[in-house]
Amino acid sequence: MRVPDSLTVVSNRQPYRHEYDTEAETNGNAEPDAETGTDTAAISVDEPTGGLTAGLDPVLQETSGTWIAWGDGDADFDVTDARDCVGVPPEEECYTLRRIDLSDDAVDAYYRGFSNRVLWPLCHGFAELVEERADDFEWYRTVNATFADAVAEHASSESVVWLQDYHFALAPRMIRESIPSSATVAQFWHIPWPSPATFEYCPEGKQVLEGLLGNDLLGFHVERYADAFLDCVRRYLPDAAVDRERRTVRYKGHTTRAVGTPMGVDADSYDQRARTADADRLHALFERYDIPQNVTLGLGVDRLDYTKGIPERLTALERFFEANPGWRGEFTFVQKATPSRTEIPAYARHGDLVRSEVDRINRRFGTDDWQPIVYTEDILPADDLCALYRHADLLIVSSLCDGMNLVAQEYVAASVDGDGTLLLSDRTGAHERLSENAISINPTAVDEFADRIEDALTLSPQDRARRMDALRKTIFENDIDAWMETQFEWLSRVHDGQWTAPNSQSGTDDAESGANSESDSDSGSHERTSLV
Ligand code: GDG
Repeated sequence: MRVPDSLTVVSNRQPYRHEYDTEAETNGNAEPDAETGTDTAAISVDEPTGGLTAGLDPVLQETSGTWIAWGDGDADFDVTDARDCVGVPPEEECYTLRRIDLSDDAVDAYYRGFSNRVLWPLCHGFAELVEERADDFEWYRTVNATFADAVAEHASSESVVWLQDYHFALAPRMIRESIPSSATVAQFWHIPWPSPATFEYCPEGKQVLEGLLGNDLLGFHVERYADAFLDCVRRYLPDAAVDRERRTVRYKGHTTRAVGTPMGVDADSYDQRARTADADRLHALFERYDIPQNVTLGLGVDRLDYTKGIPERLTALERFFEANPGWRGEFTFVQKATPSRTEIPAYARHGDLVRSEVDRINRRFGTDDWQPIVYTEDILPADDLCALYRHADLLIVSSLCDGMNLVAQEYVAASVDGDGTLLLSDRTGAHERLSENAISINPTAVDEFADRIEDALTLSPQDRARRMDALRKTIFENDIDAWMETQFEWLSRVHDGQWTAPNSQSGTDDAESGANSESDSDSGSHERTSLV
């Protein structure tokens, strides 16, 4: 992997969180540190357990880089130095974690406000759920500026700064303007990008676009999101020169490249965990949730989010049981829904709707010894989740809009017996990669959706095995390591000024030649010399 020598990662969530261990405190076991007076014995550290954070942590360890993130643990700032930095992992201290201290008001406005009441619904096409509150955007700008200042303190002329996600739409331009021009600024946007017609509802749309165009490289899961981003730039920033073929934008003398690179999962770890899930673990899990042992099992694993299409899935299941009474008592659907962003009214309403639909359907079809839907909001340990994945005969992902969707990929990686079936919404980024061997669903066409559930349950064992085998090949070939390798390859190319656009026939850098006939408003003033 071509990892940059000087890498700075910026994300909202941190890889390590320090928390006071309340048990040690109450037992009186806490030992105050001789120098600081802090009860270090009473502090425990949460380590990264999954997803991108766990994938990036070893990379940062290898490069001795810097990770800048919100310090949300109650003991976080009792272990940092005067610059809010702490060496991590705790035992080895291979790289620097720089923590950003945010007030409750800042978190409420930046995270629960502009990020999740405006950008999240908008990017998923739910313009009607956009909720504008006074001050949220100003806080969002302030928090982005705080992160940008921290980046500037750590950056060198060789730095590659890699921001994660929609919490930082304004920071790239701020960073670009405050660090050496030879450094590289890049971002991965983990959620979809909307059409220009939807983006019109973004209250601060122009500033969001201008902020993102501070990046040298802007990554999305799939190319159609990158194209939608370029369409929005063309529509709402008429001074920008957009080259759709090369996927570049030249604006105020700076060139941004937009790419689509679908993210994978740590397939080996899901595979291993699923293989080691023994009968006792499964038995205990089934007992805990009252799941009958000898039924066909369906599974859904989602954050309790209105984008995930859970009510549509429940309606399709209801139709399925209506049309197929023979499956009553024979098929149980387990829905694991993790509550998230519950302070936001749209999420609270959605949670109520899902719970009441589950109750209604269970009252309609349930008997003394069988419920069609087993519903839990518990957060399961990864080993339990993998045991469920392995045992589930089918998994349903019915998102109405989803940047990628990792659950679909985790299920495939954990299907070590090769006999599960994936039903996958055609509105997920993952569908572009898995559609050939998954059963595709349109989540809003609920009658057809119900038919697809029946199809999945009646596939021949050979067809099921063939599909799963092909899916597993895809998932293992395109795992999180492969994705990171691609990211670092793009980053290195941009950093070294050797960019070749994804679909371009030309092997030369296109920063200048890519411009369309629209003129640059400030040509050349901020362009990094190595790129032109
Ligand atoms: C965003 C984008 C994109 C859930 N419950 C438990 C648990 N989980 C884990 C899953 C999975 C993750 O949460 C959910 O990931 P998704 O990709 O499905 O969805 P988002 O949270 O919306 O993620 C999405 C992703 O970013 C990455 O770029 O794919 O499109 O929306 O990893 O396993 N894990 C455990 N217990 C639970 O109860 N251990």
